[in-house]
Amino acid sequence: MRAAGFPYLRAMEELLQKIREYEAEISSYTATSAESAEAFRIKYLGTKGLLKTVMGEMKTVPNERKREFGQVLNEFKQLTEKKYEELKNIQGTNGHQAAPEMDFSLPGDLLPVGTRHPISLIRNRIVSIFQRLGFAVAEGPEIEDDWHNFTALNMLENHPARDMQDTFYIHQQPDWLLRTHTSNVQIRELEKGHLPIRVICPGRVYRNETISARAHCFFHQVEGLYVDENVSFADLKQTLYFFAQEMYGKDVKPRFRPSYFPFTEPSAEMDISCFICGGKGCSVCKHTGWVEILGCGMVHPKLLENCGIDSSKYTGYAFGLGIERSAMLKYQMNDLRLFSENDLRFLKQFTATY
Ligand code: 2NL
Repeated sequence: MRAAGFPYLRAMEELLQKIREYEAEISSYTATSAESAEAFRIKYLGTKGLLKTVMGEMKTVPNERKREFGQVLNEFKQLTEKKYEELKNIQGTNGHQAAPEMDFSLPGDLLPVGTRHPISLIRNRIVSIFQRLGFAVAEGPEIEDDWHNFTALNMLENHPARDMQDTFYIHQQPDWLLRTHTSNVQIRELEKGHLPIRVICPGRVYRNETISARAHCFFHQVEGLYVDENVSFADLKQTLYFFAQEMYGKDVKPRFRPSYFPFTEPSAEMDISCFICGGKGCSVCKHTGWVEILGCGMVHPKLLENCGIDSSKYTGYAFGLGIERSAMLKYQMNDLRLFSENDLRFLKQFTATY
């Protein structure tokens, strides 16, 4: 018995059968990297490789069959060498060729991409218009104390908005509440005292309202604040007129009506000529030709003093608008509950990505 070779192969037929099996194995061999072509070479063509081993069997073959067996061996050798050449070529020049059946020029599978929520779309539009005018974005807490949400804003003890009916208070901590507007963020900016201040404050706010087509217990606001020396009502009008044109179109005309807010004096509401009918009258402007878009005014001097700012040196303007309201105008909707119901039939209509 020999240690190497094929001690178990006694008959020629068995040897030939084995060679046929090796040939099948070699024919179906696939290489995916430089390493596996080299592995092939070592296994079949190396000094201790299969080809050498099979060749070694020649001496056990009886003379009368040497010619026949030599031919089989020769075919086996050619097949193996040819296969090795193929494998090397598949590797290409950089040695990192992948399996031949992969086609990397095919387009990838398309993944479904979501769309932005309409509230985000409108907020981003509003914010970017004011950013172009030099406003910075500021954000702050949604759970706020009484001072930053009410008292600092000149909304004193008996102000109706402070009522339990209108505001969500935190049971365990009666000084805390869910902010009813984003003015708390502006108060915090004023308290920091880095003047001039020019900020835009987008965010979610909460009010204890019965949910209907026109009201919700939470909604979204953008407020703006500009405080510096010599800020005037004319600055306010021009800035908000620019905003309205950027938001609703160059043709809109502005109109300011006197109003009242405890935190501004004087106060106003801003209308624009209806951007749907151009002022002739339609369902969006309820046949008045005008639509209200925001509230605004000159910052009440009391607020500046509350935050440690000298109101004889500094003046400012402020404004606030509801994002749901702006979105309903823009998209001509009549029910704000759609914004918070996550109905895909509604949401999928908004395909913009910014
Ligand atoms: C509206 C009106 C307004 C403000 C918000 C404000 C904030 C500070 C000082 C002065 Cl810190 N004013 N905010 C001013 C005027 C109007 O909102 O109808 N919003 C939906």
